[in-house]
Amino acid sequence: MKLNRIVFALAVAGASVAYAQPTQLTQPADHAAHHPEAEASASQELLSEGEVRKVNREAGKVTLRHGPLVNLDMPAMTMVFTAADPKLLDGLKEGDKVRFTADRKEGTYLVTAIRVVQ
Ligand SMILES: [Cu+2]
Repeated sequence: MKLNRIVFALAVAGASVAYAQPTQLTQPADHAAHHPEAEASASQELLSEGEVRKVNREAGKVTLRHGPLVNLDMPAMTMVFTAADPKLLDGLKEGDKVRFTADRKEGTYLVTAIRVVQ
């Protein structure tokens, strides 16, 4: 009699553990929150696509035809960006397809990272 109750209790405990595991696996958002290093590397990804229309090295500016800039809530267009660091313009030339990250600081649109893609 007493043994039967213990076996029953163990069976219930085992069942609830088995039930809890798949529930955790179906929550990827929670899972990502446990890995802040993964989030950091995602923010270093170059967010936007564009094509170089003009490079003005003296002024430290580049004209890009860009796709939608999700982080700046901007639709696709051609516009002038200021390079956050003039070195970002090294090696860029008209017609290059690029991936880049844009930011806005005190009313100026900045390119904070840019990379030529094939
Ligand atoms: Cu724009």
